[in-house]
Amino acid sequence: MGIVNVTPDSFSDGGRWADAESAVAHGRELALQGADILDVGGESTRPGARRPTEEEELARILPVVSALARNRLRVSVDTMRAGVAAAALDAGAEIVNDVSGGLADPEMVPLVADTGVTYVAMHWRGHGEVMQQRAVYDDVVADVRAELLARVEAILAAGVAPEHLVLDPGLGFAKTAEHNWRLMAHLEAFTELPYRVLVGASRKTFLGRLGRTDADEEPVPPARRDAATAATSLLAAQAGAWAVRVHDVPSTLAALQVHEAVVAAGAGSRAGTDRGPRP
Ligand code: PMM
Repeated sequence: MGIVNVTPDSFSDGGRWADAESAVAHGRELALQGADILDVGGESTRPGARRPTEEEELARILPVVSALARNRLRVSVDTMRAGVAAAALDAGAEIVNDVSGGLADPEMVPLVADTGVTYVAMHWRGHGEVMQQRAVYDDVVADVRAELLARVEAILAAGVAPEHLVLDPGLGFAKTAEHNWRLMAHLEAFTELPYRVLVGASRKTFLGRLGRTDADEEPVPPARRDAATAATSLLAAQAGAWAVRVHDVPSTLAALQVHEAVVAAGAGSRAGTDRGPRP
């Protein structure tokens, strides 16, 4: 899943694709590079970001969603608002990616149930201004899983088909770096559930701290976090994730190809060289 942020203020690529024309060109390029889905968003979720109004959000994303969908590209809309999701679906989006898992807007889950589209429900504990204060867990893996499962129950009860549901542990959302690493280390707690899983680690702050032992040291800048992102993509694939949401497609594609080649070779060697127990 390639990221098309049509925002002036996203943490890693804010402003780069803020006008519709450059966002559409960027989306097309990501698709040519190998992205299967383009995730179009008009609200920055970074801590402390000002929320756009619904009108602002619609004005940012709709021209981009319609242009990409007209190009027969598979589009997901990254929004917490049911009104924005509905308009994006009308404009040709096929997937709703809701970082609040239905908690920000009570109309979202009924809309998704009615339309029968794929719904990405992420683990979330509140909007940007409060989320980092809420990064407190007894056991982050067990707590995030339990909170996501509570959302699953509500989402299925509202009529969303289980095969339409995708779960996301929400790296970086009300999570410290240590929480993110623990979730990365235990992705199977999510992939073992009977739902598809999406992982969004791309260029996040915890990757910028790699190799920086001194807390005062400047983090690695976001645009130089793609190799670390690709490594997380490989780990996510290995853990059984359905999709990874990334800014840089070629680096993640290479990592996923490595994964695929190793899986294929592993399957081959079992079939071809199984000559009984090892000495
Ligand atoms: N992260 C961001 C935005 N949307 N959606 C999902 N499903 N999962 C994520 O981890 C996620 C998301 C924030 O990253 P960005 O500002 O670089 O888009």
